[in-house]
Amino acid sequence: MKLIMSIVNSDDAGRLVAALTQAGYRATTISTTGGFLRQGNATIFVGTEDENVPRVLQLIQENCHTRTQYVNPLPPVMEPGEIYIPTPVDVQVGGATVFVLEVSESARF
Ligand code: 2BA
Ligand code: 2BA
Repeated sequence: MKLIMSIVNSDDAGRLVAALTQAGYRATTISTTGGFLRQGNATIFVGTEDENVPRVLQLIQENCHTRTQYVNPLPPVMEPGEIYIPTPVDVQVGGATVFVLEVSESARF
């Protein structure tokens, strides 16, 4: 058995969970925050048998889209009198960042 942990854009999470449950998979969503942009995203956990992993990954790929976001980089360390003019840079935000973990045991009581 595997636990598929998928970090996705909050805007894609609802559609992805609907697609997963419609296809018969079980899922849990938690609200998370990315360390770099410090913006909300969603982490979706799917526990499933090994043979289902490719299908789940396909559903994740089909339902999550890459976006470009403009962010102001953190200011550098400055000497007194120096001026820093921030220039926004564009950052490509996935799609989905997916980790597939081995499950040693699972139970429902
Ligand atoms: P954030 O940490 O807010 O990162 C948003 C996007 O900023 C990333 O998109 C990446 O393009 C860029 N980025 C992040 N850290 C960076 C760094 N140290 N230097 C330069 N650019 C950086 P994605 O890679 O698609 O990641 C989207 C979200 O997925 C991340 O949000 C984070 O919450 C999560 N994530 C991605 N990789 C991860 C990892 N290896 N471990 C844990 N969480 C991860
Ligand atoms: P929910 O997804 O809200 O599911 C509530 C209950 O609805 C489930 O109880 C199950 O009886 C049923 N159910 C859920 N998805 C279904 C599906 N695709 N087809 C048919 N019936 C479905 P539990 O199995 O006791 O699960 C309680 C909660 O534990 C779930 O809430 C979910 O958040 C989490 N969960 C359970 N199995 C999971 C798994 N394999 N991966 C990730 N999260 C899981």
